[in-house]
Amino acid sequence: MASVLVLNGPNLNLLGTRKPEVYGSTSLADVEEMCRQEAGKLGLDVDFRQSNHEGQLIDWIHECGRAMKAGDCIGAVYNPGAHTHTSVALHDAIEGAEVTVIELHISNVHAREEFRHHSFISPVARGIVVGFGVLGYPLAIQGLHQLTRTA
Ligand code: CA2
Repeated sequence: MASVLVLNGPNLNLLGTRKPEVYGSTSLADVEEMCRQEAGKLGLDVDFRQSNHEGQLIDWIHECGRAMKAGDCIGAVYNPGAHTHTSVALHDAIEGAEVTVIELHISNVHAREEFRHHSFISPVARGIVVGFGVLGYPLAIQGLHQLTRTA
């Protein structure tokens, strides 16, 4: 069974513990379960990961690129957290590993502080899901599936 990588960047392990007015009250473990439910309906496995470390995330993106080339993975749904606004290295990793990425943000970053308006990830993302709360995760999985399905 092919899989979808769901990748979460820094501080997303705090989801559901603080700032419910911005990010809601669902935990990251609950989000993982939502992703499993959605992917299951589409006949996909979920590889759900979170890290606070840029290098680790880069390594996982490279791994995803290899899995895509082997036909084992359809791509990644990626919430890069604050790396969105800072990381040329993650931009380069996605481009270099040729990973099909759906960039996802729980909040509407464009309605927030100006420093959240620019994304280094968007130019190398295939699609973007912004501002749907954690519901964006299953939406992004569905979108990635639709964009990459061959039959
Ligand atoms: O809206 C999103 O999903 C973000 O990617 C979340 C990032 C933020 O830096 C981006 O601008 C937008 C922050 C993730 C941290 O999440 C927390 C959750 C609960 C409590 C504290 C942080």
